Amino acid sequence: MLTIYGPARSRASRALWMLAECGVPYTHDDLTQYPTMDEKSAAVRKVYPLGKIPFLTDGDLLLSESMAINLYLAQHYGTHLWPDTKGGQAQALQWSFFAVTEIDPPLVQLMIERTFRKEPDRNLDNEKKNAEGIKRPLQYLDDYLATHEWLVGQAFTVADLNLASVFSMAKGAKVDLAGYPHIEAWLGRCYARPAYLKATTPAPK
Ligand SMILES: N[C@@H](CCC(=O)N[C@@H](CS)C(=O)NCC(=O)O)C(=O)O
Repeated sequence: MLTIYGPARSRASRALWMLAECGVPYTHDDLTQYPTMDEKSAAVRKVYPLGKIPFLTDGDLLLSESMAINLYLAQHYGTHLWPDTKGGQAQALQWSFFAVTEIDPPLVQLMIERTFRKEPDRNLDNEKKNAEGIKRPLQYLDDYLATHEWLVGQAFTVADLNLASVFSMAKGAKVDLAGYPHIEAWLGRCYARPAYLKATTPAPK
């Protein structure tokens, strides 16, 4: 049985979207049974000593890192999302690394400065550095998407899912994508997928 650990409003959302795409049975441990952050952290560290979420268990396999989890799920459970050529598979890795090295770090920093930190703790130099730093990868991606409907090949793949899932932080980071119309259009295509809507709609109480 597959089990994904981590609350839905965290990087676990990336894997929850992927699991919905795969359409396989799984359990979700959102750790709400631990009332405090310290208790959550202690419980996570018992299984995954780095103490971060998400992580996935599949039988004896313990897998961390949201991108690696999704690449694994695509290869083993969502093969329609795993490119069928060696080149396409390498590009799926490329875009997943791009997501977590070029887009995730500046979005996290901008979210911290613009949403989480309050005056007078905001670091304007950090905000400026990351607001500038994200422009080059955004322009590169926008130019690429001007001539490509999807990141790899002719259909939605794990590459799209991994990168689009990182962009979910754009709102909290207050990054205006209006100047990047091809990214906006591509995100619209990705977020219109039924599996995305299923994974991001809270279950009725
Ligand atoms: N590179 C990791 C980052 C994981 C990560 O930083 N997760 C956050 C929650 S979204 C966390 O567990 N933070 C707790 C901590 O840093 O102790 C991934 O993509 O899965």
